[in-house]
Amino acid sequence: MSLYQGPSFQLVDTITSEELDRQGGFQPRQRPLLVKGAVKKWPAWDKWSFDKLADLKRKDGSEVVTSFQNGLVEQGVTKEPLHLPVAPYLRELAEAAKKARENPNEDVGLCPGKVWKQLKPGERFHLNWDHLKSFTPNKVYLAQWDILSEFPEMKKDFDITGVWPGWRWTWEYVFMGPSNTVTGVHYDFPNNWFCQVAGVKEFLLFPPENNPHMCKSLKYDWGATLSDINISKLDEQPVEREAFAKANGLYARVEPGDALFVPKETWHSVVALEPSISLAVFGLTIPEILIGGGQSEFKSLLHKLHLYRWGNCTCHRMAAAPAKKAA
Ligand SMILES: O=C(O)CCC(=O)C(=O)O
Repeated sequence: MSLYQGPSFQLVDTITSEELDRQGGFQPRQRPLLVKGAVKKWPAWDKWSFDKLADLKRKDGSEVVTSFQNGLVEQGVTKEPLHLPVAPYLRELAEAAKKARENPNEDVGLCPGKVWKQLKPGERFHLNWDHLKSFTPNKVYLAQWDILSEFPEMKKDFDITGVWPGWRWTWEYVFMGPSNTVTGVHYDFPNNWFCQVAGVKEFLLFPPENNPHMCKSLKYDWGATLSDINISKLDEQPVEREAFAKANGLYARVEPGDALFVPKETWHSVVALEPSISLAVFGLTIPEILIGGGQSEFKSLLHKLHLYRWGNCTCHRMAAAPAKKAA
């Protein structure tokens, strides 16, 4: 049993979808918000199952093949992605999800279900970091799949304007994987509605006031700022784990049917407790496109020209990242 307590956490602000509607809908905010049951009202709730998604075929009838993440990408060396057919992977997940439903386990997790149920809003607690030592994360993870540019008609399955009124440019990534996938600590430059269709995920969130403790990394990613903190390897990181322990985080247990608002520049890390289907919807208003979007595209151009953080990124197969901190 580890003596490392790590950061302290509080439960994320939580509201039911019905209560949010009674309050007149979502208002712009800078703190995360978990909306229970938002996704249950959308067509995706019935249409997006592992089995049904496994039946997807390209317009010409051919099977869908895409890139899968091969291990953690946010920290350490990014391995080359694997190009695999989606259908057999999803059929395996359908089987695993069925087993998980038949044998629910409230004893596992960074915050096991039976502990989480006893927590009160505002109460401070610590997580069980030993949980991450009990498995090897992300053997193969269908993460950041740009599914809706391949199947644009499926966009209608998520009534995102129901929780996010007003015009914005949006893009979506799907995350489908078995239990025990880990997405490493990072933040994204746009706001994000993270929609959970199947499975339970543990979401650790650190608002920007935690920046001094989050060990910003030099590794380049198009939309994200990465951290050197590898939550699966804290024992090997004496400097990072000490800094991380000073952070004050928010904990969201994201269950099937929930939508979590993740504000821009909020550090987060995600661990799946069960086989999961999630869709992250990122959005930028016109002023946000002009400020953040322009900056991000400029960095991307410099990166492609080998002038910005070349040799240390999530997008190209590379050597080990230098262990230096960002200024
Ligand atoms: O679900 C995951 O594994 C990661 C999701 C995430 O990092 C995001 O939506 O920004």
